[in-house]
Amino acid sequence: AFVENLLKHPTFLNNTYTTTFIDNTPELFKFQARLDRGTKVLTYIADITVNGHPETKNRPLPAEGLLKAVVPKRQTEVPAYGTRNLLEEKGPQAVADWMADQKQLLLTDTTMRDGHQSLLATRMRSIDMIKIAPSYAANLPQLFSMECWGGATFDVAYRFLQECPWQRLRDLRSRMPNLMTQMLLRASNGVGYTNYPDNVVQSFVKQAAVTGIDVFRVFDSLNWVENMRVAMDAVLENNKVCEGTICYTGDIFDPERAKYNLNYYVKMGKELKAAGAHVLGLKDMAGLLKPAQARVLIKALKEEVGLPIHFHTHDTSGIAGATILAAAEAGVDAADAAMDSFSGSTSQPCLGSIVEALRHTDRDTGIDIESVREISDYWEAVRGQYAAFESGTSAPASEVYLHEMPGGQFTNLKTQARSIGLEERWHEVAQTYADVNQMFGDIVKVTPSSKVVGDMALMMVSQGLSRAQVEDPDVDLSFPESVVDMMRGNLGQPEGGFPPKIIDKVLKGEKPNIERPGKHLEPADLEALRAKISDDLEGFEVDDEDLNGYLMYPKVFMDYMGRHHLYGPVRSLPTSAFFYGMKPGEQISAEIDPGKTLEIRLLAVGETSEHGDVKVFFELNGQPRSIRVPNRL
Ligand code: BTN
Ligand code: 3PY
Ligand code: ZN
Repeated sequence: AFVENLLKHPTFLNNTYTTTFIDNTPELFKFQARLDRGTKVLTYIADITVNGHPETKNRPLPAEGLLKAVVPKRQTEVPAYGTRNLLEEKGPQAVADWMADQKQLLLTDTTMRDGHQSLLATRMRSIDMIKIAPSYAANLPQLFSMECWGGATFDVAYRFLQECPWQRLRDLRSRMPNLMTQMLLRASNGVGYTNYPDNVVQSFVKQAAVTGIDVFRVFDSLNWVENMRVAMDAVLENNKVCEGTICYTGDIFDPERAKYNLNYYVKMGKELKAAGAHVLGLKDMAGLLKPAQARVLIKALKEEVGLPIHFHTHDTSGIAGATILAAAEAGVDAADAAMDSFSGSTSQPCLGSIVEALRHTDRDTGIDIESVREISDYWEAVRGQYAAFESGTSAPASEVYLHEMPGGQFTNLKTQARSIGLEERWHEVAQTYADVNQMFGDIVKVTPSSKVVGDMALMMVSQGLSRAQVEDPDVDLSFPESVVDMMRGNLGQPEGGFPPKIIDKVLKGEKPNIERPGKHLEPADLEALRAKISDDLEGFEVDDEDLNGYLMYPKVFMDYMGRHHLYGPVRSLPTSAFFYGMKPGEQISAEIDPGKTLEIRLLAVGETSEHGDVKVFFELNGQPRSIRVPNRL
């Protein structure tokens, strides 16, 4: 009866239940807290089986007869010496020096972070990554690093996947002991969308280092080095590899975009080196760097900055592979690529094809192509399970040079546009996005500044506003909150500042802060917050990982904890069961702790009773169990 009460509770039905709900209805939660984890997981499966998962409703289903994801056999028991071993033995500077000495092009695999962030709205679950991690360690020890954390993955794990991002990292770390893990860190914006107090950024970096990150790619969404120092210093302090990163925008050959000329990037590269970067990241988040420009830019950065360079791009245009080859010719030290079946389009270029293209050249990667193919086959089958999150973008598009949207934003904004009825007007959204960029003074667009530009563009298209109208001091407008925030200076300052005209219009006379945002933020009282969260969670012991999750996303974290009370360790469910529930006769295993496995068989789904609930019959480790859930359809 408890589960019924809970699931019928209006706040829960609304999907708006939060800790307030827990506070107001403690008896329900106390009851559920007493249930064993097996029952909680069965409750989840029963609910999804009867009602479906809110995230896959009305979305394409995985194809019938989907191939099984086969984990490639490991070629060695003990993984060969890799970059992680070097880092552990000799420290981050030695890694950078080694990098610069290598003849081969070093490769980072992005499948577990940017690959699915850009293709599947970041929805890949930990279990699908953890299974393949040992194969990477054994069969691809030559990889420079595994990008597997940060960016949007942190928030999506808690918010949509009902799993702990820290546990994902711990699990990956332990299964790839020889490979460096890599994360994307938005400098003072952490893995969020806003500027955090300095001590929050420091605490987060420390925790990421402790839990298992080796390489921190640190960037600022306006390319403001001043606002990157706190994060970079924290990485250095934790003795990890600091990849100080330039975000690339515009076109160094285009006289109309003179602000972002060669000189601009060289100057920034020098600033990052002075700030202590071991490696210079070149992050082309939208995939705008063209082959000829890459030759010039990489050569200049190599000569004038002198740090090893790690290049990241997206294949939205379809020619990013050519850019990587040009960059390799010009001497780039490392490049990012996604495993074949997670490559192309808004994701990274194809890893296997880069390996092949460079074979027998002096930049030969030395990577075993057969292992790449086997791992890619695994990912192909995994990808099939996430059909609900495919964007449907299949062809390359030169339009990216017009709008300059980051790969991770493109499909997201398209989905947002669809949800407010603007799907038919997508090209208008793209053009407006470009107009907003000009109106804001031609800025770098990458999370979170890209979200601000996207918010403004959607507002303009949906309200039929032109750039001239928005800029007209006589037209009264209310701007999206994110635009107000950015014009106040809360994301920092772009090159040359925001145009005074738009600041005045947005802030209606209020004066912006042009100093580093973190300078004016009170430090968070970490221990007081820990005590408060623990209190709100009825004495739950809040460890450092939990605390740092809360610091980034207070509400998202608390909602996650509330659902965790109800559903338990659902991260251990196979992806099909998690998103679609089970079919009568189907059997699955879920390892909820190392060595503790639930064998779950769904026997039957009963009729809906007169009270509107459904009894679902299971066998759990051989014992019959039935669970009642409301039919909410
Ligand atoms: C979320 O999207 O908020 C996280 C997914 C969990 C939502 C649960 S799944 C079972 C039940 N059915 C719903 O429609 N919502 C909850
Ligand atoms: C992120 O910040 O998540 C990005 O991928 C930016 O490119
Ligand atoms: Zn990217």
